Amino acid sequence: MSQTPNHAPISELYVSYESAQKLKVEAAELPSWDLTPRQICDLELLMNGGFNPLKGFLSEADYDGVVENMRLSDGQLWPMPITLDVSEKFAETVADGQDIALRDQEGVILAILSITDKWVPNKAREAEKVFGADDPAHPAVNYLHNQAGPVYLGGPITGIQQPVHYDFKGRRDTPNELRAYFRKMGWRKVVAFQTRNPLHRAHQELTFRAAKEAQANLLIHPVVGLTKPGDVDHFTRVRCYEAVLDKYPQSTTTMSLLNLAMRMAGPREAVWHGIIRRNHGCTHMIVGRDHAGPGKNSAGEDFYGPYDAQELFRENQADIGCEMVDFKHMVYVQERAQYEPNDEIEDRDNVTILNISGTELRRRLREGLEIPEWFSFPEVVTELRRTSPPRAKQGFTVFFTGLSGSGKSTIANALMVKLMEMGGRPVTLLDGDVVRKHLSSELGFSKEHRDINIQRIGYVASEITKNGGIAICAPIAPYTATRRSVREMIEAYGAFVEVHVATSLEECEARDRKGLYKLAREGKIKEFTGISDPYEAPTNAELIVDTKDVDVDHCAHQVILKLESLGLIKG
Ligand code: PPS
Repeated sequence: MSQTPNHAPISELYVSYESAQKLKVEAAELPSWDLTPRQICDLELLMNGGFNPLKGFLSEADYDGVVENMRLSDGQLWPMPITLDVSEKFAETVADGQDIALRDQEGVILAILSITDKWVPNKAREAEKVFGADDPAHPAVNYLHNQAGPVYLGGPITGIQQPVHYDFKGRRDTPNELRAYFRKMGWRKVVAFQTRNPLHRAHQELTFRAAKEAQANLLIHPVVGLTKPGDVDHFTRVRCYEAVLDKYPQSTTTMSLLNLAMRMAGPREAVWHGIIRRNHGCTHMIVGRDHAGPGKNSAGEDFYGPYDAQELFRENQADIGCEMVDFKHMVYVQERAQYEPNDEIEDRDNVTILNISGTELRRRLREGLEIPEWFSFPEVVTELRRTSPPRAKQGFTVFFTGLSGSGKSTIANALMVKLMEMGGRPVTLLDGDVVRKHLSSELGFSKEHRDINIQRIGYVASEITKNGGIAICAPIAPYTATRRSVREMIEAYGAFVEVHVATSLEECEARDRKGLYKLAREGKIKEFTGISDPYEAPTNAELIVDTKDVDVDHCAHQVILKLESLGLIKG
């Protein structure tokens, strides 16, 4: 059988096994950068050719071109900045022309970066151009400003070894492994389906139709790197995909897992996904309505138009090298007991059209309600129910925030006792003062130390939530961005209920239960919240309570009512 372009091997950045062994020893002497989870995903796709034509992390000139007009400095199409962001402290220790070792989180050397560029990016500009707005409601913009380091390093990569994965090994393929598979199977045309959600009957139907339309074989290509905060975890999803895979004719369809860190950049992301699929040997890709959409912006509107992604893909199709198959919005027609493309139903006045949105599905799972057979496969529903039990059986976190002396600890203690009286789930109180004694005794009150303190509390609370318990946290937690990152950490496992104890500064100072405000006013305690350090009041707390003229019992009861209304406890 003759080879087609999607069968030929693609170039990787790995050196031979022997050279890798040698380099590993030599690299032990080099300065080391411990990669973040997102950087590990990026590095894997750089090294295995998934990000071809990139040969490393972007140089400053390439970055500028990509940000401004989606082109590398040599004119090639590339829509997404793939940059190595580092801390200022690390950046000070390295210079252009130097090699550094890139290590995974256990310290294993994965690659060497030969630095050609070091610069401080204009992040606001990057956000505007790449994500369409410098709005922290966009997950990638939030990441850019609050998680990514302030300095970028660029330069070519020498690949030493692939990041290690212990899960679903048999389902992970490099671009060349997929290309070889397509070659072996004689699949000349392959349509890829990118997804970060579980597949239900509508997806099965639309992917099947897309493949038929393109007269192509089908690759289900789910992202298992990083997706949108709050998505179903990839372990659950992969078990769901395995179940759906059995519903396709075996010889037409395969599935492979992609360790991509998504950015949710809508149109640019669709173009990027197309290039990545081309590199994996696919000739076609399905692009849906609101492809890789990040949700609503700060004004409550969609970041991108529903078909912006399809438009940008179409404009760049020749350079992407992968053809777009438009996603058909499939709905269930009850009378004919089948899925049909919504825009092709001519007798819509005489038939019953059924559909369940993602939000409605989550509600049904949360509340333990029925999910009909026409909507999904029983195996998928069972799997989802296993990881998303009804809310009243899940763990959750109540996170009090407010000024010192606002009454957080007192309400938190009362709440703990009330929840223990109800029983059913273990309750842990992570009070500000107590945490500082046991978990964070070495920390002070600088912004950096407060952030570390809150991240620690968030981490412990997320573990408690994951394991089905109730965590009650009561630190000051004065910074919005840190509270948000804790929220994201916890919402991966259960509900996060933020309670702003909004007792005014005047009231807290008048009470001055610990005598700290007086000392702060006299300058004897530095960086005191509300006096000489900021408190950023929450704007999206689930509940606001003020302890002035209201007794503690009543405040704690308000929290209980909130938990009931959210379905977290049964009345
Ligand atoms: S933070 O900002 O969330 O890390 O603070 P937290 O861990 O909740 O610690 C707050 C308690 O530490 C005492 N304390 C101070 N608070 C604010 N600013 C300064 N500089 C400071 N120094 C000591 C204070 O008693 C806080 O306790 P609460 O329970 O909030 O009154």
